[in-house]
Amino acid sequence: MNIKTITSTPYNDQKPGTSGLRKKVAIFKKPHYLANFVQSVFDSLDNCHGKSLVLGGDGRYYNRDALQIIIKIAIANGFKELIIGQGGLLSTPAVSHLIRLNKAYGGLVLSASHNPGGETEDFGIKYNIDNGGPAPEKLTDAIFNRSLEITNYKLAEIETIDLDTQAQFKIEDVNIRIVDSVTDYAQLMTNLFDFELIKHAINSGTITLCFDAMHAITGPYAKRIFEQMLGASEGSVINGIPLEDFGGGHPDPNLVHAKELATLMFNDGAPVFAAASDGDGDRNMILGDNIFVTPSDSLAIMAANAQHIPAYADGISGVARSMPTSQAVDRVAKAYNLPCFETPTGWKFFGNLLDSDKITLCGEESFGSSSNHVREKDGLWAVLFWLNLIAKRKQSVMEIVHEHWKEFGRDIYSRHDYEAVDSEIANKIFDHLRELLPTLSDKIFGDYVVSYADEFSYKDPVDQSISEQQGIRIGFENGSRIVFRLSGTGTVGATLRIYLEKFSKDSNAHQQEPQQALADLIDLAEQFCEIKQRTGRTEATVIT
Ligand code: VG1
Ligand code: CO
Repeated sequence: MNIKTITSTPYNDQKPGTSGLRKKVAIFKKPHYLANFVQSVFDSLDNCHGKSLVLGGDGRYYNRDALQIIIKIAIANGFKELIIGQGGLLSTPAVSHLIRLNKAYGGLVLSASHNPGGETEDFGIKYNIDNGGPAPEKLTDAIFNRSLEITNYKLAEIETIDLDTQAQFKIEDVNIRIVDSVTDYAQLMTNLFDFELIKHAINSGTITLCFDAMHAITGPYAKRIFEQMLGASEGSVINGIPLEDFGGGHPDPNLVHAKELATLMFNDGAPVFAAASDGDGDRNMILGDNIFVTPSDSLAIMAANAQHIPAYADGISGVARSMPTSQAVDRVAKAYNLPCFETPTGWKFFGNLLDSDKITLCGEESFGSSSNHVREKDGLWAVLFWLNLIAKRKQSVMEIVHEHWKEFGRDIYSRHDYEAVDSEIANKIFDHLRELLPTLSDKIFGDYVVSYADEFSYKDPVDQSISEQQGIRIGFENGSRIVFRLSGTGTVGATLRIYLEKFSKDSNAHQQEPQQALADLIDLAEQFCEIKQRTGRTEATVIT
């Protein structure tokens, strides 16, 4: 086979963010843009010769074209086996699983996750290492540095590959496997959960459910698992066909973007359980009849109930949450005497903790949770965890959540996002907050006495690597917190995230509407960062 070397010039904007490189499709389509990045990834790895690579994406616009380019570059760089999801489709957790199952060297996930898709929207690419998890910062930094000096990339001159037929064939001595996207993942789920129990609860009508795949990757997975394997009635999975533009929606499972589902659950005749997932299938939103479970609570409830799930029945080693995630899981860890870690935002920071068995469960406030079964967050795993829990405890979602609050107290929580803020203004806001921090110690704002005000930095307890500037936190003596961060996944300007949290032990206060309960903290947060004066905005773009 002929290998060409294509001359290219570097781009200066290929720095991976919280979860890979995300840009508008038009940028990815610039000459050699994708190829430069992929070659930079391979150049930053020790040695790809003779290794196995997993490839797949969430099916968004450009997925197929990008895959054909990547296949040619991967073969030219010496990979000897490519494992590719049929139709070019693989959810992020399925990629993670396939890497682990096949002991592959790594994988490339093509997705911009919860960002919209389509010709004028976003595309993304992310490299995962041999543990199945996102490349750690050391590697993403090396990839970025390489991308700044790259002068050429290698391309194998081969025909376009048929991605749509399951097959195993060779291109000279390179083994190509086009695999069913769902089977191995579904098999893994049967190893973790009590499928018979869930099936029984569904057959007997104790559990009725609706799953919104948002026209993204989880459609085929959810149909197979919920409808075919667990016997949920046909139509239980809605928006189940993956579309290149996700039907024009934001494939982001929250009350704002999964509105159809939210409306269903807060009206008469709601099923017992509902859930949604995002573009690449790693997020989850959990709903019950007339209740939305915040992701932070969901993580805490899973930690408190792990013993009910076959995979975790023998106990869990510890838990972790990203810094802005509420402290609800910390309370469970304390009560159960479990180690609890606070990491920066992004799944890459959980990898070392999971690999060294310091934790079994972990999660983020941004609708992400998972366990040591893969090294990514896993939307359908969380849904199955809840289904298994409801079937086992024979209680509704509302009963489970309310009992949890009664036992541990409630961390009332919300996130306010200001999207597409002018980057210069956003940076000024952070300069201002950094100047403010030292002046805040012991200050009193109404009911709130500042107990600490700092910028979060994290030292990985396994490899001792340090990650700085991971968000600004202001904690109060009553346990409340305000956190400010800039998003690392947005593609237009800057997105300011304000995370708000207030703890209440008093069960009379547990029924409060979060925005009302948090009103004084929200005012305080806006006063600290001056978002409204500085941007002229009158309200947040998205409140979750
Ligand atoms: C967001 C979330 C973060 C999550 C990341 C990737 O990052 O806040 O918790 O890990 O998205 O999720 P940021 O930097 O925009 O806040 V996904 O589902 O896009 O892979
Ligand atoms: Co995602």
